[in-house]
Amino acid sequence: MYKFPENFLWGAATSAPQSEGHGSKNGKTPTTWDKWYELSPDKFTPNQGPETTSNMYNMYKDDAKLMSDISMNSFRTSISWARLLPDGKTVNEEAVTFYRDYFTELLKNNVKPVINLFHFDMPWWLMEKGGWEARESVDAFAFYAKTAFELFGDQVDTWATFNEPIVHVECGYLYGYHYPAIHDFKKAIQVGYNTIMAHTKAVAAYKELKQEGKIGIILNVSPCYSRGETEGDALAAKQADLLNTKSFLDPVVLGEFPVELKELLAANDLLPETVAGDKELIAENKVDFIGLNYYQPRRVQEPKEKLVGNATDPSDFYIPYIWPERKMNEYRGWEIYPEALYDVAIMMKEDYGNIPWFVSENGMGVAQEERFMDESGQIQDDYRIEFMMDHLKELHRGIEAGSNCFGYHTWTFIDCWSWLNGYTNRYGFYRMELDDNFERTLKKSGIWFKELAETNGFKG
Ligand code: BGP
Repeated sequence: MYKFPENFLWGAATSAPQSEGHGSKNGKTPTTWDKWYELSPDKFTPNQGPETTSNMYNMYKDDAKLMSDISMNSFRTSISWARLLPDGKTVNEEAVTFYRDYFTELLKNNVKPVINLFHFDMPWWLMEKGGWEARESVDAFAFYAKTAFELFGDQVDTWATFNEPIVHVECGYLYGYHYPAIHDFKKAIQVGYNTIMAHTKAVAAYKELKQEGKIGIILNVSPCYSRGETEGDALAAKQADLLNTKSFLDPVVLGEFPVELKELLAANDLLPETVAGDKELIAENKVDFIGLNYYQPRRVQEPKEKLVGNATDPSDFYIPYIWPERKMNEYRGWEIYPEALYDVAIMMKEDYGNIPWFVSENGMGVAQEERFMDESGQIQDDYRIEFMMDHLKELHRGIEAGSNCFGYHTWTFIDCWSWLNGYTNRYGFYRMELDDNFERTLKKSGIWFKELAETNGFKG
């Protein structure tokens, strides 16, 4: 029997843009996703834009009940910045009513709301001013965060500032997957830096309000393993870790950037512009907890050609390595490697002062799940149960070794819209039909999860 600590959080995560729907209604202004779909629909799965998603805007009451039906004790979603503050300044009262009622329903169903403020959904009005490239975005975000704390702080005691902030950095400014889809390493670093400052000022605003709650951030973690044949491979892994993991974890948990990261950026003329006082603010506003989204490891090797001093892309430091023994989730193209979760747990214990943390996303997206529907209409997603079990065993091993993990959230509760893949890959405990009723049906994994949550563990 694998038993987990008392009061362990068992739940699932989603985001406002991927679940609410009503993308252009009820006072909400467009985000980069709404606009990008309007301007370049060819970048998306055909006819699958961000307008309706899972329709939780209308169905949250029933959905809160569905959460309680599978004994979820917690649920992460985000607030939509463009819904709450359509012009960045004026509160949309309809949004306040919606979120207050949504959170009330969760609480009534004994589901703790874990509320995040930014999940890739940059308001268009701010993008037009440069988005995270512009320093102005830092104060705009801090104002939004403070507004949200004031409006919902009596209902929500666990806040996150950002979800996977490195994703909007790399996908928007290096790899072309998110708007504005440009390639500029220097801008990418500036965007990352401004994001950290926005996070820091939001944490400062929260602490100033002296509400009785905790604030953290959700980071994606892909532990880095090198091919390991040469010294260059080891260096590649180290630099990949500095750029992708320590760049965010160190300032938010330890209160400063790693010296080696600053040296690496300086040597390549990539240091961002800063403002006097930033360093002190970062040092004074560490987080209370960390959420870590874990899907896949990062395997790297040294690049074939070394560009000394004028890197224009992370691939000048490291390139992917394909481990011959890897096991893949072919639908998503991600390696499945549960052992990394143990390594993550130990990293948090040893390198980050054993700060409280939780697995804030872990999951398996599978295409055409209707293939696995039995006669009663239930999806027999045994592969998902196996995936969770394998990861939970490794997490358990990390907790036994002393890591301070307080919960496990899957991606996701109800099948939802994906930025890059529309509704192709399904992740939910509940299947969602793409019809006018958005019908939800429990999958086998939801039943397994219910027992897991109720017994606070499982038999291996
Ligand atoms: C995480 C994001 C989620 C979600 C998930 C699944 O990185 O935080 O928003 O989308 O990945 O990924 P995908 O939708 O690309 O399959």
